[in-house]
Amino acid sequence: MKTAVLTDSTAYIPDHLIEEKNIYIAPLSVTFGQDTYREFYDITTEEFYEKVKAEKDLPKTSQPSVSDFTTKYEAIAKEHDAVISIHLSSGISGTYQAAVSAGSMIEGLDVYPFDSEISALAQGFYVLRAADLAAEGKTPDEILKELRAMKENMHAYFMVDDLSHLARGGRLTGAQAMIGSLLQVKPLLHFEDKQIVPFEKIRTSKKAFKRMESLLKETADNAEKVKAAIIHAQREDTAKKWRDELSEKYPNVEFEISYFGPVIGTHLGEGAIGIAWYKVK
Ligand code: MYR
Repeated sequence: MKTAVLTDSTAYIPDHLIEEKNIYIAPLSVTFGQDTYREFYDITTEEFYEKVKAEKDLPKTSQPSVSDFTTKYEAIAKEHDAVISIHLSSGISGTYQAAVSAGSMIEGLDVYPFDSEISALAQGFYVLRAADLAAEGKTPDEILKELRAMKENMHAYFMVDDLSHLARGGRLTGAQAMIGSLLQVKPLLHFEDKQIVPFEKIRTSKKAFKRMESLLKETADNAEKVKAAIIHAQREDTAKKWRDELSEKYPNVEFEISYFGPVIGTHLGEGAIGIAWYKVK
């Protein structure tokens, strides 16, 4: 059985790994006024953040349609028997549901949708692992079993510079009433039951970095090997400096630097930064 791995563009997997590991990508899109750009194909992350500054219209995002998925699956079916289709949290986007619908209609390909319940490179970690397992010849059931086990060990926390982006896009669950009070602080955010919720109210960004570090430490102190990603929206220098500090303190943690691209950047705004990690062993 030959199994492919498909994800959506919000996993922000580095291009060289997409190629090396034969990962298929279904793009989400951003729209400024009348102009729609497919992430990964039509607009770079740099171009996106420049455009946000230049345009009067704030961008909107959209998921791939069911027929976008059908087209991708048909192409995959030419050379594969099955596909693991890994997507951003179904609590913040209809992408996973579109994959499920397309998967139930397609013939000649077994589609295994997987709701990552998260996004960005944390989602990407599942994708990279699934691609390695598929290359080793593991069956879809074996791959899914491992992905579910990974979920038990996945953590992600992030903060934004300006909560109004998340509030405007309606992706900050149950917090509408709290927005006023949250605006005074730097809330640390995370995913709970597939949705974004405030984790803790923190007064300063310095304290938020420290708190994220203490959460990482809890895992690092009890693990042999941890994989982590520092994920940022146009804060590369801060991300690298933080990575260097953390790498020195936690030698058993392997760090990547990643980014919030156009779609996730629309909802978080420039200046957002976070960290995701999971215990490998
Ligand atoms: C759509 O239009 O379907 C896409 C909606 C995307 C919402 C993104 C909300 C922010 C996600 C933050 C992820 C942080 C992961 C560490």
